Amino acid sequence: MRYIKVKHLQYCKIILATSVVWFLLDIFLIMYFFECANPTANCETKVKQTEKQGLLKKIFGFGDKAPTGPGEMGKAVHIPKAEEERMKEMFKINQFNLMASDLISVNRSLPDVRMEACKSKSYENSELDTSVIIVFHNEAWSTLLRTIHSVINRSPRHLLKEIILVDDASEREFLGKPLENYIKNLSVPVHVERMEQRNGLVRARLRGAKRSLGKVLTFLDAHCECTTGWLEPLLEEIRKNRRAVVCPIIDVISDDTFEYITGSDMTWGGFNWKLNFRWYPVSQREMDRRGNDRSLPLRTPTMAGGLFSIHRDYFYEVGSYDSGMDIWGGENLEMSFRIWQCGGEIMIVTCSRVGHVFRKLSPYSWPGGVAKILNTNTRRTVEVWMDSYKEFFYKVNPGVKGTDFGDITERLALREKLQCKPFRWYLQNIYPESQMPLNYAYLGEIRQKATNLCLDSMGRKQGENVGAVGCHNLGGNQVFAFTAKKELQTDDLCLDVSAIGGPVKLFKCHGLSGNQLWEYDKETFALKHVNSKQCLGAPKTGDMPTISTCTGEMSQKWLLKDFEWD
Ligand code: LR7
Ligand code: MN
Repeated sequence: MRYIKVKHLQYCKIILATSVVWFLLDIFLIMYFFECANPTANCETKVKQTEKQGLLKKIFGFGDKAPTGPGEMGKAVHIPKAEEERMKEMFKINQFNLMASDLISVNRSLPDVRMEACKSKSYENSELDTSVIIVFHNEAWSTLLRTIHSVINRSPRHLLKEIILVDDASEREFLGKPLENYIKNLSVPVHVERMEQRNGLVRARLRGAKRSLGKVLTFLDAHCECTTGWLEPLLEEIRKNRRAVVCPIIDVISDDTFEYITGSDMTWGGFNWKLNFRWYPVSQREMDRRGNDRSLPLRTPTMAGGLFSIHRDYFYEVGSYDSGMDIWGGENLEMSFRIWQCGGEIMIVTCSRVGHVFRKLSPYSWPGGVAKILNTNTRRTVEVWMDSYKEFFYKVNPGVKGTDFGDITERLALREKLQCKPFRWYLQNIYPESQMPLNYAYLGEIRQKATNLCLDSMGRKQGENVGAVGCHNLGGNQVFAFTAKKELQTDDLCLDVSAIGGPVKLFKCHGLSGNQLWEYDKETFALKHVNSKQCLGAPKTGDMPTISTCTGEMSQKWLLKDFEWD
């Protein structure tokens, strides 16, 4: 009995001792990580990156995958209630949870999020190396450094030529000398270029490209995290086709908790009637082309713009960027149209995955005003690449027409020199699923003949009722197309009725006629819903158009001026 007790006590001591050691080790690691997230501390000189990797390997048995510490393995970081006020204040600085980001190691571990089929692929891409170009304006220390470290930690050394940072006239102390000191000690050459004044991301990227030495250029936003195996499959596609412009799947790093959330491989890039980049489901056509193998690269009509690789020589051959574009926006669609129309291809390489902090608001200033900048950039794209479809765009966005877009002669000359194909070819061959109708009998407002009431999508979403309010002549939500398929379409939504006398709803256009099939009678001004044989009418009050028995009364008369089949 006594023997057992002594033995028991010994066990307790051993357990206690190991717990203490583990506890101290934990504290050491956590303190170490905290310090690395702090701009003034130079953790790289204290413990060299490689030593640290070795240390972690010894302790935990795997490379950089430390299982403890805030945010490790891509986990969410939750800020305690007591700190909430300070957290909210800090959020405003970058429009993401800076407090959470600062708590996470700049070397944090992430899960291998690739689909199984990707893990066994091998690549021959030793002949291409890449310069990674990261432009930033007032980026946070922890997100910028985590981007850099994730590139270094997860890229085969021989494929990574260098990292080039381009500071677009940031106003933060720590992005000056402290950043320069920090990057001196990294295991990969990292350079900083400084723009003399605020230019925007296009000219900053052009500056980075100019001084790069890699055969491939890889652009990343300044708040990304690359995961295992992200680079090899990108370079592989460029090796196979030097005109391939390749993007990873862009996973989501939560702006709130910094949790790493995997995105879908069934999503590709498109655009709406305002020419904003948008994500949409990959078409069945593209799934078929790949024989339903989701691990094969997918051809995407447009790219988001921030994360992609391109052969350096091809980048210049195909017109790099339109340096007339300011600050932010427009360059992603400009490049997408240009690449496709001029003989290249854009792909999302589904075996490559990089996280990006998606924000709801823009954190920085827009010198000259947001509208002016966005309209200028968009008009430059429209005027150079969209041919007669620019009329479509201006009908939907008449307000944009007043913005001066500068000189585009050089860009038009480029298009001529490269013998690029028309926009219509792009819509027909690359993006037939686009909501920009190839042919239509009418485009404009749908006005009730006797009143000043116009159909209006009210900016509502799929499944909601269409509205009718006073005509405003400003395009936007009051522009409808009567398409060649006889749909009444506004952006990617079509007028849809599923019950006799029922409300008129907005549904994704399916192109299969059914409840979305309409007819217009130019003589009687009636808009007839074919399936129900009922006519569109708007109540005298309220804003809810419905269908009812066709009577020819005034409320069922709609003006579609210049309605004409081609
Ligand atoms: O004046 C500026 N100067 C800069 O250097 C404004 C921005 N920047 C930097 C900025 O610090 C950041 O590193 O440029 C980069 C992109 O700016 P963000 O992060 O504010 O842009 P975003 O992520 O909201 O926007 C997307 O669309 C942009 C259109 O111009 C760019 O193409 C971004 O690179 C692009 N980001 C992505 O594609 C990531 C996925 C987002 C989506 C969809
Ligand atoms: Mn971004």
